[in-house]
Amino acid sequence: MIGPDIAGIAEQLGVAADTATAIPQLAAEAGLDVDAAYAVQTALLQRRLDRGERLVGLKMGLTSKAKMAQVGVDEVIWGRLTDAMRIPDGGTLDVGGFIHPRVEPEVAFLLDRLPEPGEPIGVFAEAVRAVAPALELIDSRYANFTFSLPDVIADNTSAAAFVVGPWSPVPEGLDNLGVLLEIDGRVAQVGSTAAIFGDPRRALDEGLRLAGRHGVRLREGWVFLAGAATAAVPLRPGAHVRAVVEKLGTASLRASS
Ligand code: OOG
Ligand code: MG
Repeated sequence: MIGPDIAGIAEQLGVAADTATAIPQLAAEAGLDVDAAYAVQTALLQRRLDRGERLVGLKMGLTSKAKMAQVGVDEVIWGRLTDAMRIPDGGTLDVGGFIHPRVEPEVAFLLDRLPEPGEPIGVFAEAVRAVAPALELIDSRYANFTFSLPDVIADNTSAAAFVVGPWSPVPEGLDNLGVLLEIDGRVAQVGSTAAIFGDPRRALDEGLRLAGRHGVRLREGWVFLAGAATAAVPLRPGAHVRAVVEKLGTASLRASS
């Protein structure tokens, strides 16, 4: 039996992102299951590496109930971050380069030495050098921001851009820090880091486990996004967006008008 056209699907998703043009969902028709969807994601990453981008981290998705409910998919997913997706803290982003961008507040980890495959997962404090408030910009390449589980995995979990705020040493507790998403100084979403698996540190265990299943090892120096604590909010031209995480500070970006 001939399997799905992994390279062809990656090309379609890559062009959709490059041209900011939505495409219809494709997993059902192409017969993509979760494993094939991660293969598409890897091909999509390769397309970015081929044009000179560098892999700088990993992001988790749908690690909170709020996010699962918003998109109607209830499995934890992971995707890849490259240097071209990173926006400096306080930087400006051209919204014209995206289809229907949304922003969400995140917690980022700066990874230190991680266990070798088969080694027990060490103490979190050893595997993580620093933590920071972060913003993720997601932009599903599918029309109406609607997708199935394999669709969103193939589409690199809607990853589009991210901002990392100032790094701090790992605080005592990370499991119940208040999280705000502000748009133009008004609170748009309120949450707690507890929404991320009860404790965002668990997102790292899940990331190691789930990416490891597909032969992907996390690396020292990588940025790791633990997943949004609240639902995402549409990013309008001209908006000033800030994620505020208790004890960690803020990360912000401005959308060009
Ligand atoms: C999928 C990506 C989810 C998160 O933090 O939960 C994600 C999506 O919502 O389009 O990045
Ligand atoms: Mg996210």
